Amino acid sequence: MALSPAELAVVHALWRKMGSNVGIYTSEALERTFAAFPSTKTYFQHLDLSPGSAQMKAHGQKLADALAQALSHLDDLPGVLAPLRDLHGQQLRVAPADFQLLGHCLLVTLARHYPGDFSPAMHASLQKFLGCVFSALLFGDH
Ligand code: HNI
Repeated sequence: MALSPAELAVVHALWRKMGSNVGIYTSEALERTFAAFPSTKTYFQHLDLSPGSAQMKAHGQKLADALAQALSHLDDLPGVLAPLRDLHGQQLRVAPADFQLLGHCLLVTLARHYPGDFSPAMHASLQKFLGCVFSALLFGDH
């Protein structure tokens, strides 16, 4: 289900506001995911998952870059995310529920940093954006 122009506008506005800090928030969201839902750590046993570690920061930045790429290619998410779909689906076998947990933690993290921006409309729009990304990553559609 595509985002409406209004939904797209609020997501873009928040992304602009975050500027170069998106990687900080995605790293924090990963930390929160691992702390609140430790079973999600099982995929990352080869990485140093201590909060603030270089590997956590690097992974958070990769996540941020992928989301930025998705945001600028919403018309072709399955195409843009195809390599990541193979990685997460076929190689890593990430469970759909774990995408939901990460998405939830990302929303909580953003709400904590931008309480004044986090209106119900922002919440719903971000949730929809992440839903489109997850769908493309999991099923190759949106
Ligand atoms: Ni995910 C690697 C993007 C959700 C587990 N992941 C990546 C990379 C990107 C990425 C980009 C780096 C690929 C590369 O180096 O070529 N991951 C995303 C996005 C989402 C997502 C955009 C959803 C919004 N990943 C998840 C979830 C899990 C997950 C929910 C498991 C809980 N990802 C991984 C693992 C790796 C990974 C594991 C490999 C890490 C490594 O460095 O070995």
